[in-house]
Amino acid sequence: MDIKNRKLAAFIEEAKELCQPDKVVLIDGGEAQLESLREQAVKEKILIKLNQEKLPGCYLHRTTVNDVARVEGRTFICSKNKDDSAPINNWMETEEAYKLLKGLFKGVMKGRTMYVIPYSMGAVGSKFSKIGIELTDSIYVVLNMAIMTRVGNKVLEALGDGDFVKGLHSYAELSEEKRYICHFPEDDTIMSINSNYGGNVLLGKKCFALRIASYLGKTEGWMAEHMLILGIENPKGEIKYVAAAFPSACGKTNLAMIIPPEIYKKKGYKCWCVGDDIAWIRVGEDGRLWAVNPENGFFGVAPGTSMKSNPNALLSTRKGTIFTNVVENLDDETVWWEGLDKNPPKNALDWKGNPWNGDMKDQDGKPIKGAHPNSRFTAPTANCPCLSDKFEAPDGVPLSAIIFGGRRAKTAPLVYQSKDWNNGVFVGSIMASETTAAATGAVGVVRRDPMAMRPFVGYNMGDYFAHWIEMGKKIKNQPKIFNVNWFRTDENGNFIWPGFGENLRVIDWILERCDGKVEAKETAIGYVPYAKDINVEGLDGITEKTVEDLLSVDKESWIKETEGIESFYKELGERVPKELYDELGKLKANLNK
Ligand code: GTP
Ligand code: SPV
Ligand code: MN
Repeated sequence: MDIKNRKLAAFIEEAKELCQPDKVVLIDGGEAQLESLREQAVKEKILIKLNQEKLPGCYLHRTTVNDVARVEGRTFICSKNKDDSAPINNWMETEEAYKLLKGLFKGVMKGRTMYVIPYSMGAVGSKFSKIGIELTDSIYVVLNMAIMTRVGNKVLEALGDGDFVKGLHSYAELSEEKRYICHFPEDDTIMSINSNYGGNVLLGKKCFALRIASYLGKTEGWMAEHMLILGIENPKGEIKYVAAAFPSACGKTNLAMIIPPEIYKKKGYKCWCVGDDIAWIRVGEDGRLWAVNPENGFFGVAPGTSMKSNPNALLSTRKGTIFTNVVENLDDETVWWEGLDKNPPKNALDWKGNPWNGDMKDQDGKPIKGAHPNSRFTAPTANCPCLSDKFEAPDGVPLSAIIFGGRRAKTAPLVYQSKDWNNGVFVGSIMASETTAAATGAVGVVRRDPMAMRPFVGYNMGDYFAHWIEMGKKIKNQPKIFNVNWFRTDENGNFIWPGFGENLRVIDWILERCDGKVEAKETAIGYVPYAKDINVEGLDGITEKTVEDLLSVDKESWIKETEGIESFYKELGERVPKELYDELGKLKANLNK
């Protein structure tokens, strides 16, 4: 292997010595090498080759049953000083963490191959792109990284003798007790061991593009956020862009690939996907915020994805895709998951590989699920029918609005607008959402998830808020900041708002607000639409009265909410900026009026 970058050569040597692989293979990014790895993965039963007529280039992977989601409890931000990471992050002292991990990595690749993956977050060579090197013993990781990022020789060329983020991964023995996902933002280093699942091991994604990058952004004056980027084209052909932060499994992929409702389509509206999970955001020379999507693929939630709910996502998975933990239909070697359609296969294997069919019920008569709730597809962005032609634009796209949103059965209205930048930062900082299957642990518990970044900020959360406040000062043309909630429920627990494509009706109001074209009602929490201004034409069962209910701001529950916010801020400690306490004070005063 001829590695010219000296830092890289040393990194590989060091890892070789530590992990003792039998072989080291450089991923060149060429189709021939990737194809031979796919063949090897099939031989080793890591992948199952699917029906190549119906799903060309598609494969299925099953993880071990204890390795199905991100593990927040075993994810660490390591720094010299505890306060630079804690209290929301798990903290480990840098040297102590290296010692622990080096012990675990010792000899771990004996009998295995170590793959060297040079990858670029952002288009190769673009001035805002950043390069990482992931060393891994997992072919699954190699093949997923080759979809999610740009990999291979072209990245090495762009790297030259420059710097990169170091990533070392081994699935080791997949032991839960010895699973560690550790980040060293002060050293541009990531070490991940004993998992082989998505966000724990595809180190370009959450580990680099959010945790390490958020730290870099803080130091260099830009932002790395858990946001989709969406372009909305009006009938005149003008395209406006919004970025939206929703917690894991709360609707980013769906909104990013939204299909306008019929009445909007007829008028000539079109929507374009720039990104579905991560945005790197900078202040442009024009004083606006500009966003790029550093990824090259979608690692999307499978359950619930259908030709009805999100055709663009489903169509993105019809070729060159790796499915993880979905149902295998043995009759025609295709895949299935809950919510794909109403015809579950008769002769199938569930996500664990056990015989399964759609008629199976548990003791309580409830259907037994075939796919894991956090089963996913890894699909190339190039497959997406609504991919924006600005997807690889080096400067990204200018943002008109930033949208925060969570999964709240009550309290948060369908949409409201913050009063200004600092108030918007406050709105982001108080986000709360019900937990989902995207991380291990209880599902459906409301927790604070500021800016949908609770699991992904690579440093102290108070400092992160302060960074948002600081950024505001640098943005001459600030985007407006909004909050949405698609998930309010009625007394029977059913979602009131139809969601999905219909969410464009809310985005439409948001863009009208950005243009100053529509009035709004001032409430204690911010500006709320007049019900008549949310277009419900052609929506079954949704009247102006329903919209009014969806927009209601209940004082009592918001007073309770302020108590929760206050104790959360206290938990975060001294670094929560004064500006946010001021905003909290104003909210309380408004509620007591
Ligand atoms: P990560 O990839 O984990 O970051 O998640 P994501 O935010 O991209 O979530 P995704 O779009 O995959 O949505 C996950 C879940 O939310 C699925 O079960 C969807 O069916 C559901 N969902 C998305 N949009 C809506 C909506 O507008 N209304 C309702 N009720 N459910 C929605
Ligand atoms: C999320 O959990 O927010 C994801 C999936 O997007 S993972 O890559 O596993 O983090
Ligand atoms: Mn995500």
